[in-house]
Amino acid sequence: MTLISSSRRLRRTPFSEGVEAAGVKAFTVYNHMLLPTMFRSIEEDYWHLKEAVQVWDVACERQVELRGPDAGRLMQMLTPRDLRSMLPGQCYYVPIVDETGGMLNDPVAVKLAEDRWWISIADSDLLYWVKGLAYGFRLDVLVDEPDVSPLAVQGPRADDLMARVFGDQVRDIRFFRFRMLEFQGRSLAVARSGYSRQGGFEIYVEGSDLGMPLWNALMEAGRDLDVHAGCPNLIERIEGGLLSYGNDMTDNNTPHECGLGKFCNTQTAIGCVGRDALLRVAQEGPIRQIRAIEIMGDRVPVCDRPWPLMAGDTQVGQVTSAAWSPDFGTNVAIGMVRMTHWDEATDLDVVLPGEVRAAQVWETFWV
Ligand code: THG
Repeated sequence: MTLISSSRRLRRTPFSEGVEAAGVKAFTVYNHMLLPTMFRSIEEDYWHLKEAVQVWDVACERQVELRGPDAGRLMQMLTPRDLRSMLPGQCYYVPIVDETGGMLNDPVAVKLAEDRWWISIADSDLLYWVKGLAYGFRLDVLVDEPDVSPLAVQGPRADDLMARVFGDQVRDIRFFRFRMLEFQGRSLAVARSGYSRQGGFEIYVEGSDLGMPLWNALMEAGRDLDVHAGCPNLIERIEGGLLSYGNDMTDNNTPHECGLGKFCNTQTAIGCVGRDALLRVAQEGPIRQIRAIEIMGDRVPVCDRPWPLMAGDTQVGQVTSAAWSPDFGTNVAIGMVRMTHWDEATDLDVVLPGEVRAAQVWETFWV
């Protein structure tokens, strides 16, 4: 792997200065934007995330804003999750599907008001699909990407750090809810959410000019909590079964195959694009599904292409994310497995570059 070349197309974030000053060692590209992937080492970052508190530049979780009288109608067209009982102040994890029921994204929907929503997207150009629907259906709604950049505060000491900057009210924010809180006289949405299982918050930083002031305020307030710059951690998110769009699933997968059937209410999600296709797959049930996979032996290499899962000489699935877990002392992985072989404790082989390893299917992740 050679060094990535900078250019205007590869967008920096309002926090990039802080990330560089903290000694970032690697980036990936996500929604055409820089996303840090490592500071000290993946394993040191992992232990620190589980023991202390980190500040993450997740500005690449771009927002698609819907504003206007038809915002709620458009939002329900996008997802098979029933949004009728969702209130302002709530966040929902929502599968977004196309007309065939294929996954286009798996964002967090943020309901700011009846007529104002943010869709906090994973790595696909969802804006164009949303704009196309709004235009094609002549909806009375504005669709754009606002100057909003999420900053995550994750880890067991996240409540203490956030309370020092935003006040003790942060402690009362419930999971997947947000409150509008003040920072330097500006009101920001602060949600209890984030791409880890260690607990924490996401601050939707509205206005790039606030990026570095907020970054610095968190770093200074958390000095005695051993706060450090961090980022979504590969090992921790695999242990926790947090899916990565483009890696663990694509538009070739339905939400049911991804184990996201619990976030679909296809019967009642009236007006959802792909509803007929999903009613069919929900009826019959998926024939392959995401599973936790344990890979035996010592540390696996980086999984940068699907690794075939074999039962004898028949392929029955693939592994798409894998890492050595220091906590569990084994290789943890995420794969998609055909129903004939998806039961708990099924023994399979996984084909890595240049070697075959024993693997086992698990019903639940390491949480
Ligand atoms: N936060 C925000 N935006 C995001 C992400 C995020 N956009 C990109 C990416 N992450 C979207 N993907 C996910 C995947 C999983 C979760 C959130 C976003 C998640 N899932 C929990 C689970 O599956 O158990 C909780 C779901 C629930 O109970 O509603 O948190 O992280 N802003």
